[in-house]
Amino acid sequence: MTTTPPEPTARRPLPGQEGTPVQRAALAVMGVVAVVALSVAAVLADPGLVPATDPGAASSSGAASPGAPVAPTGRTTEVTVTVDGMAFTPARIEVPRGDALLITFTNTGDQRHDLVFGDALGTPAIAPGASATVDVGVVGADLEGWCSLPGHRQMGMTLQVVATGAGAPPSTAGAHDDPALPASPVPSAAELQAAAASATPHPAELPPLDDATVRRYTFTVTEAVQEVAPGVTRVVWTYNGSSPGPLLHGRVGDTFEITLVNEGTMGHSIDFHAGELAPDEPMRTIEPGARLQYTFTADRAGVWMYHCSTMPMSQHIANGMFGAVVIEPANLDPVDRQFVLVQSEQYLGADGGPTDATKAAAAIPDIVTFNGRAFQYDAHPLTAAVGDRVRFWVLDAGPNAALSFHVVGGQFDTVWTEGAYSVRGGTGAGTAGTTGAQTLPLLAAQGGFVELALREAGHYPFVNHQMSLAEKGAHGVLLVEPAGAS
Ligand SMILES: [Cu+2]
Repeated sequence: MTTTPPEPTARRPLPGQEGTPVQRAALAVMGVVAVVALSVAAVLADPGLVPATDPGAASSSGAASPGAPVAPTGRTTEVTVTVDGMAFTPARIEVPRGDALLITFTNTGDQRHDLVFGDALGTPAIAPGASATVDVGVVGADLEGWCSLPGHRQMGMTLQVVATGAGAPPSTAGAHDDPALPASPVPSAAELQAAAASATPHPAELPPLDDATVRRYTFTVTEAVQEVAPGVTRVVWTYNGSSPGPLLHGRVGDTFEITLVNEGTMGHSIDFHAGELAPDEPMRTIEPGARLQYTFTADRAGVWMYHCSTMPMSQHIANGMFGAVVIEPANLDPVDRQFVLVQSEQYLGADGGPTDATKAAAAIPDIVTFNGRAFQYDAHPLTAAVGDRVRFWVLDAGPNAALSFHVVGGQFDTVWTEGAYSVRGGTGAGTAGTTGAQTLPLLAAQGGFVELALREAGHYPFVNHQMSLAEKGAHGVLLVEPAGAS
């Protein structure tokens, strides 16, 4: 029985996994690079489990008696477990109590998975098509295994091992409530505002349109640690290092040639709503180190979302993998200022870790942002002058929450949502028609734009008028200065 903890191993702090203070401290240092050491499963000082003498290239060994003391039968039950969608198959296996259990795990899914029984025992994450073995050891009681990639266990990737025969203690399979790493404390609004004040704001201006008709971009997936507030960090998965990812801007009929490069540590993908095509090939999940070409023609105007579509999508989107494609409708009226706001939610997991999949499933966000950081345009207001026509292009990237976009003190004389004008009004302050709108309502993945022109100088908050979401960060300020002031 091991009594001295070995060197901390580099497992990620995943929701639903046990972790020790030593591991968390190590992870705080190692950040997101930690995934690398998944090549050998960790064997820690867990009573009942001892390190394998020869773990091999892709296997780990329990070589003990998980669950309860039991007399070994000397027999070994060998089982092959594969993947169907986001489930193990079989999802339940029976083992005579006292038998050793040897599992061959073959990943027949379309992205990386592992099969673990806690921190101490399991396979590394393996690519589609690969196999690894887990020597569970002698089974004395029921066990639960799962996939430890972010969100996969919560999607249903669990494996129940049921000990059968005389002497088996009452089943606890499925009742095991895994103590997750403690979630980060949720920063207060004041803390988020302070963090926004010291951060560089994400650009909100719509970049000008050039005359290109073929637009080429490389989207490189990377991972980084982001400080949400002092002392609270999260890992973000990004396209080209920012969340939202690159803002694309074009006209109806433009062709977009995208090269997706995965420099992350797990499978990722991309789905552009701006194009209409069969998803099978271009939206497929690619392995770390791989790339794919994704070409689409923007046949229709809109504020189109793009996002990673690797499951669980709530995890990948909440973790930062989303952005907007603005395709201007024909005969768009000229305006003085154009801004793009993309709302998204954050569900904080363990400090330095990814999105908490259970929180995401409950759809009650900790933080809601415009352009990736809560309250950033309170600290760094967007600006216009009295009488300027201002157009806000707005996208709700979700993954879950709706957006009731409102400018405090303003009225929209023009509203265009999901392909059509519902209000099309004036050509300047004081000359608008007699119809208007107070909100631009958007469900997840919907987009549109609004226009307004303000008659008085002042600070005009723009908010998600689902007020609890504004109070969680979906809030900014449009600073309207006297005409000719700047
Ligand atoms: Cu992804």
